[in-house]
Amino acid sequence: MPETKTIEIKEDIIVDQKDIAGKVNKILSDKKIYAVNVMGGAGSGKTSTIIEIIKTLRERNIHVAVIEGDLESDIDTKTLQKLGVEAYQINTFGNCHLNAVMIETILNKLSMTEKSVLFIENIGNLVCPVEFDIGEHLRILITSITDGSDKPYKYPYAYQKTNAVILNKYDLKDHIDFDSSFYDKGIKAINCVAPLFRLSCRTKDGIKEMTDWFIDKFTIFLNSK
Ligand SMILES: Nc1nc2c(ncn2[C@@H]2O[C@H](COP(=O)(O)OP(=O)(O)OP(=O)(O)O)[C@@H](O)[C@H]2O)c(=O)[nH]1
Ligand SMILES: [Mg+2]
Repeated sequence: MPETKTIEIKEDIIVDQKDIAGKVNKILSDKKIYAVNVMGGAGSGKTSTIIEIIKTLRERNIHVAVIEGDLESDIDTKTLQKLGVEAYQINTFGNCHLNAVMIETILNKLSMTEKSVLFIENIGNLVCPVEFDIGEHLRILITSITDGSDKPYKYPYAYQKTNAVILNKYDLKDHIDFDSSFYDKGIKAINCVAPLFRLSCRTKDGIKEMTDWFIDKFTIFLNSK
C-alpha cells in the first residue's frame, strides 16, 4: 500500500487571502470607496436589497458599482445594468464563495470616483462566504422570512460575523409559520450589536429604516481617517 500523506494547506490559503483582502481594503479605503459584502441564502433577496439601497444613494448622487458573484450566469448583472448600474459578473463555476483575489481582478475596471459605494453580492449560501474577508468595510446578511426562524441556530457564524441582519419578504408573514421571538432570541445570543431590519423589497415596508442606517454607516466611513 502506498503511504498516505496529508497536506494541510487550508490555513496557508486563508492567510494568503487575508493579505490580499488587506490590500484590496487599502486600495478602496484610500479612494474612499465603501465596500459592502452582501451575504445571504440563495434567493433571500440580496439583489433586491442592493437595488433598494442604490435607489436611496442615487437620490443623493452617490456613485455605485456592483460586483455580482454567482456560480454561473449573469442574470443579476444584466438586471442591474438594465437599471443603469455599473455591474460586473464573477462566476465561480462551483466555488461556494468569492475571495479577495477575484475582487482584486475587478478593481482596475471600476470607473468609480471617490466617495462611492461598491456592493459585492456574494454566492448565495449561509456557510462559505462568511469565512472569507474580501476587503470589505461592511457586511450585510440578507435572510428571508421564508427561510424559517431557526436559521440563527443552524448557521450561527453567518449571524455572528455581520454588521446587520435583514429579514426580507416580510410581506409574506401571514402565510408563513415564522416564530419572531425565537428568531430574535437566536440572533441576540450570538450577536447583540448588529441591528435587525424587518422589511419587504416588494411592498417597501421597512426599507427607509434600513437605508437610513446604511447612509449613517457610509457617512461615518467617509468621515474616518
Ligand atoms: N414576496 C417577496 N418576494 C421578494 C422580496 N424580495 C425579493 N423577492 C423575490 O425573491 C426572488 C429572489 O430575489 P433576489 O433579489 O433575486 O434574491 P437573491 O438573494 O439575489 O438571489 P440569488 O442571487 O439567486 O441568490 C425574486 O423572485 C424576487 O422578486 C420581498 O420582499 N417579498
Ligand atoms: Mg442575486
